[in-house]
Amino acid sequence: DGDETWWKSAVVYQVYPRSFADSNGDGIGDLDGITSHLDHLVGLGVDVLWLSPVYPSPQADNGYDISDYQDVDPLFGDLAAFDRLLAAVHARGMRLVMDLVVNHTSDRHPWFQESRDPASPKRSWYWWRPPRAATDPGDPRPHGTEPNNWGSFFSGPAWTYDGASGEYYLHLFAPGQPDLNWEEPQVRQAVYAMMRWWLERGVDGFRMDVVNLISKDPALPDGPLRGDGPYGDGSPSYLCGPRVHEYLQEMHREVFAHHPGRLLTVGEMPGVTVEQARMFTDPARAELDMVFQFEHVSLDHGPGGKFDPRPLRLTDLKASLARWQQGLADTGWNSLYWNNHDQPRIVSRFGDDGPRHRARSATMLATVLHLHRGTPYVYQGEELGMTNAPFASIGDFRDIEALNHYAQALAAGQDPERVLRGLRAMGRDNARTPMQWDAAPGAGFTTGTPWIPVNPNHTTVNAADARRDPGSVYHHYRRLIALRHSEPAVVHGDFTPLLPEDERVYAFTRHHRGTTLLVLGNFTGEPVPVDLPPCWREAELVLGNLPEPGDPADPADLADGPDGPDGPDGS
Ligand code: TEU
Ligand code: CA
Repeated sequence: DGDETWWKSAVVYQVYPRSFADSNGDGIGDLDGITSHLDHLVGLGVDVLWLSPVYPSPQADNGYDISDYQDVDPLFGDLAAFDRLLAAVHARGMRLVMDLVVNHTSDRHPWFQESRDPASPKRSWYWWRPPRAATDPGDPRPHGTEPNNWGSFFSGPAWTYDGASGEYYLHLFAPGQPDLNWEEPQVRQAVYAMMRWWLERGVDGFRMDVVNLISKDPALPDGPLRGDGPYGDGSPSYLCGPRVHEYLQEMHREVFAHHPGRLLTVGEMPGVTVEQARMFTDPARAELDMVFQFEHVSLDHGPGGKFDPRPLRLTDLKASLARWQQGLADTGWNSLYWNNHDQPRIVSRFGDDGPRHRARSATMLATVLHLHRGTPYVYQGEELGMTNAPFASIGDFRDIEALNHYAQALAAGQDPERVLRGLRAMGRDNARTPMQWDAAPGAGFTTGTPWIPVNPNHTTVNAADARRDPGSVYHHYRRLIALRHSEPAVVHGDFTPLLPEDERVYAFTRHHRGTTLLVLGNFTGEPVPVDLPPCWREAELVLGNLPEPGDPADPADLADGPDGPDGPDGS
């Protein structure tokens, strides 16, 4: 591989600006805050910073509702502050990837405001439809005259009525996030022009929000009813819809092709299959470099959906990730992630965040993820082993998804305590509590009142302490990233799953030229014997998270757990 695929050996660090670092004491993270903490990223050794949205926005969904694609929200700073951040990133040899949210805009975007007038040339830029006659008196939907029966991702119908024209508009997410109509060529050209503008400003690529939803079947047919709720599932009409590959190939021609070998492009794709992902990331098709798939972060969703979680079965996790490894082995490329701003914290979710096991569990999970084949993504605070937050009541939550779900579930007669349990385990706010820089009252995030409370465990889980402790989660992440940069087998090695039936140990090998790496992760709180073929007895330990033999360590610690990778050459 030449420079063309530099992102195969890169590690990406995601910053959620609202929660990263507040420079002016208003309780909200901002661009100058990020710029002043870049050496944290340098210390970790990451190559790319992915910046969640900082564009002007009413903040109905924390910036994933954009009202101006070519500016910065005053909450976060201004374009000059953005340029300073970009220059500082580049000066440290890193790249910056923007979040691109073009399945929908904010309802405050001038495009949408214009489109509310049926005579406007922008009417066709969104999905406007007349009410449907309420033929079925038994229809349980609020009005029963929505153009179809789709529910939105954030509870309630996917349609909102606009009295100005007497029509409904489509929004797969909140009413403040109307879906753009990509069938309209002018929409596509406007998006491409905006993307070129950012690339000319110097950014190095895009993380593309729900980009496999941009093509819809224009017939917008009713979907099959979901569970026992009133809404239909529209996803057959918009998940990897009829023209999605055509649109991404057009985007590649119009935008990416002008910057060969420079960019990283990653499409966020709920519900994407391995077969679809292979097409999206096949270099010969010229679409995207990689996608974020959702299979492994759905394995603990229960029959009632994400807020009805069930315990993870390790064998399911191994089978799922192995299928993605094998499916994209020869064509395409994987992204690797446990966390982002939409997912609960991994050490609380698939690991053990209790005081005895938290650090070992977090480093074990990191090891397993980072030594798969693909490009790893680290979400802010993951490198500290940050945990889910102790939300006491619904008043502690901020996220529109959580608040809407709570209201809808209570209206449907569910037990409030049960609903809260689901939100505590799976709510997105778990990822959005402030970055824990130090043990000060505002966790070093802010001198003011944070927009969402800091996790009380910041007194012990924080960057300042972690940097001083060579055995910390932070230093383990640093060593994993360094290993990716120095050991070609981590980047290029093929993948062989081991022990697929074992519910306790995650095991695989990576092989490249003369080197084989063995990766072992103990997902339990006890020592687990593993029967290794004799050839591994002489293996060199490349990286581990247990005290090495001979280390002056508490023998009780040895029983704690998770193993790191071994690496022999040949076998
Ligand atoms: O998320 C898309 C998505 O499908 C889910 O992860 C979503 O966050 C939700 O949890 C469904 O239950 C992207 C962004 O990452 C997310 O923050 C936005 O809210 C969403 O798109 C809309 O822009
Ligand atoms: Ca601020």
